[in-house]
Amino acid sequence: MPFDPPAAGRHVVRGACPHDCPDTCAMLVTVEDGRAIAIRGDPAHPPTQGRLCTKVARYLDRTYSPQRLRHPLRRTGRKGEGRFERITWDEALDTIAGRLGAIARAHGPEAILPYSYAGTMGLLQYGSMDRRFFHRLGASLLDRTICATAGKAGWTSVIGAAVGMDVERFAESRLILIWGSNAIASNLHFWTRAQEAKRRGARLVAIDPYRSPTAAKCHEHVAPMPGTDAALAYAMMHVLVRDGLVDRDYVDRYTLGFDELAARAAEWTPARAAATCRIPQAQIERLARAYGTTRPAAIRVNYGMQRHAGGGNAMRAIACLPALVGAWRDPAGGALLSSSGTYPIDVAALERPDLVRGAPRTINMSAIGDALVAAQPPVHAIFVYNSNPVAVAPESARVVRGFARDDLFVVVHDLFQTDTADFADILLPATSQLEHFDLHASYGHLHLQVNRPSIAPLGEALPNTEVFRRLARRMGFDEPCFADDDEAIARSALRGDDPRLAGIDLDRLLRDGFARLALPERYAPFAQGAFPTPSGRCEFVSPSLRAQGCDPLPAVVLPRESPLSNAALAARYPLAMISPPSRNFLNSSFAHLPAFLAEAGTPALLLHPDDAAARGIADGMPVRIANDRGSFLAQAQVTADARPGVVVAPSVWWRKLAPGGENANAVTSQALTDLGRAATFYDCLVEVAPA
Ligand SMILES: Nc1nc2c(c(=O)[nH]1)N[C@H]1C(S)=C(S)[C@@H](COP(=O)(O)OP(=O)(O)OC[C@H]3O[C@@H](n4cnc5c(=O)[nH]c(N)nc54)[C@H](O)[C@@H]3O)O[C@H]1N2
Ligand SMILES: Nc1nc2c(c(=O)[nH]1)N[C@H]1C(S)=C(S)[C@@H](COP(=O)(O)OP(=O)(O)OC[C@H]3O[C@@H](n4cnc5c(=O)[nH]c(N)nc54)[C@H](O)[C@@H]3O)O[C@H]1N2
Ligand SMILES: [Mo]
Repeated sequence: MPFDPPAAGRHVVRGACPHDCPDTCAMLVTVEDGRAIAIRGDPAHPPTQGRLCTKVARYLDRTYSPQRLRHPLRRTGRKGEGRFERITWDEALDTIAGRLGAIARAHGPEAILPYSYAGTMGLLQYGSMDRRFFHRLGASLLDRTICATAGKAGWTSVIGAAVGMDVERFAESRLILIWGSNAIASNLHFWTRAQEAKRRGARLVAIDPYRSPTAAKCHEHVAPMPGTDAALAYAMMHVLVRDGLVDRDYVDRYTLGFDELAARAAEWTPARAAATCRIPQAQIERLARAYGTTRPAAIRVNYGMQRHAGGGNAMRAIACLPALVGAWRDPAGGALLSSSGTYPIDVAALERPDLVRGAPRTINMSAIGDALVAAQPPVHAIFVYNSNPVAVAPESARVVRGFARDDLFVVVHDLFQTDTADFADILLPATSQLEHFDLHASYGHLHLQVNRPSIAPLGEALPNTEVFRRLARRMGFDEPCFADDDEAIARSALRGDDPRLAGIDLDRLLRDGFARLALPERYAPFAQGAFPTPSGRCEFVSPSLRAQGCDPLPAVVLPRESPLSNAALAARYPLAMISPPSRNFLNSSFAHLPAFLAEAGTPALLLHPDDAAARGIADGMPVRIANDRGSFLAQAQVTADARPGVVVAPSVWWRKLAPGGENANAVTSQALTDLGRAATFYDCLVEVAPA
């Protein structure tokens, strides 16, 4: 390995948090004689400000957990039972290479499917040698849609790229709309900026069907029904146009399609939107007037609002707002969804799509249940890493049925024996962030970072890059890129000719740990237009979506499952369920460690006192949450934090650790969003009854 951890003595090693979170904190790991003894946030890293979240502050518990997998294992029990015996790496890799080779010869390599997401966000361990391996093999491609692609497609159609405000500047905003984001749980280092703005007199408004811990701390909470944000955004535009609060100069210079947008907004009176969103009309008027009259005004929009049938279009509608009022003129105005598109990362050098053999099909990870049960031609092997689909993918019954197939060869590479690992034929031990090298971009700030290994791998654990390097050798892949070490991969990832990397290279990152992209200190990406769209303007009207047969304007697409769109279904299942992340878990990561489980307690279902009373449910009672797809158990928490008609199931619990062996994904749907082919976790009608 090119980056060996220090063996003896006391050292502080620079790391980066690998988890799927916008904050990508810089970490300082203290090691003594080869053992990590302390971890803290780097005070010198501006986004981190020396503070780690409650989960990663205890990363050493995760790293040294007695539950870590330390050796390769082979299944001895039935699929799903979770019984294994120890084997060597040679046996494991020979078995995998043998089975994949045989399946490719018998059925074609398309019968093999990689399945990975963001267990680690490091550029190398997230997607490099693994992608090269599956491309060269000719395996089915995976459409990685489980989290963000609807919002990204919607945002990009208007703005041009995943680029937005610098998170640091929110501290200077005068009005902040926190839209579909429980920042205290999922974006802590933005929240500290919002708090700073609040201390300086800014007004904070949360837009969320649920009075989340974040919403509870804002000045105002607007609680629309799930999946109705486009109607709310249009009603705000209606008021802005009606009351002459549009920045005509900005609109004329830098936007496309204002007249069409204004005509559509004219249809969305506040009264109409109030009925769709089920919120007071006066609240919409007040929100729109505040947004149109306060400078600078900022929007932190996050992914919670896009997990619905119309999530892509809802993001389009929201993305139009800052340009309408000229908010982008100021570094502390505008909006932020993701900053990932600011980084000049050479993804093709990492993943080598040029190696793809033939023209393999693409399988959508958000509908993995259907793919494993019914894809034609069938999937005969699945290789899971950086993900726990049996817990996190929608419609568990189908997912479990797929993974339980006796004729499916399942490989799982993870740090722990997850719900998915229980179905593995071969289970491989993965390194933690303290044990491998990586390079990190971020989707919430503007710094590049490296993560140096601080300790040697535990047991026989191996990093993702090394597993696929060894497998490539066994499969006889002799292209030179399969011999790249991690340093070579990291160097290839940085597009040195891009001005945003001026003065930044791997050597500097290795020396300093991090570097902010070469952007102006008071970065205001669209102060003078220059949107990275085809027209160079903010595209209220999208010629490219029009060409694809989509609505050229943001459309109001109602949820697939709601009283307004499907009255017959709503008569049987009248409650809309959302299942956003619990503060103590990171998706399903950490959800098996004793300290975190102790804090999270038991799976809960928050419901409004009126909805509880109508069903004879009292606080603390066990309840069953059900629809046609399945059911799961939780403990009722009767609270006005859940608005009437909406229930909240904090997630993602491991199925095997939840009462009844099911989690919220027992009832969620595999249906996809309007744009971006993404999952619709929060578009889900249920009924609740005492258990
Ligand atoms: N502690 C913790 N942090 C995390 C994660 C975690 O699991 N735990 N997960 C990470 C990952 S992978 C992601 S993608 C992000 C997710 O974090 P966010 O992007 O913040 O998204 P969610 O937590 O899914 O939802 C945020 C809020 O949106 C609300 N919401 C749901 N439906 C709607 C709607 O239709 N309209 C509006 N306006 N609001 C709605 C939810 O009630 C929730 O309070 O967080 C990351 N950070
Ligand atoms: N009901 C409901 N379901 C949801 C969501 C929701 O809000 N509600 N959120 C959805 C969202 S936004 C997302 S992003 C997905 C997330 O789903 P996943 O990406 O599957 O995330 P995790 O559940 O955290 O599982 C990641 C796994 O990767 C492993 N891992 C970590 N580092 C490494 C490594 O270096 N190598 C290997 N091989 N493995 C590693 C971890 O131990 C963990 O088991 O879940 C989705 N599912
Ligand atoms: Mo996510």
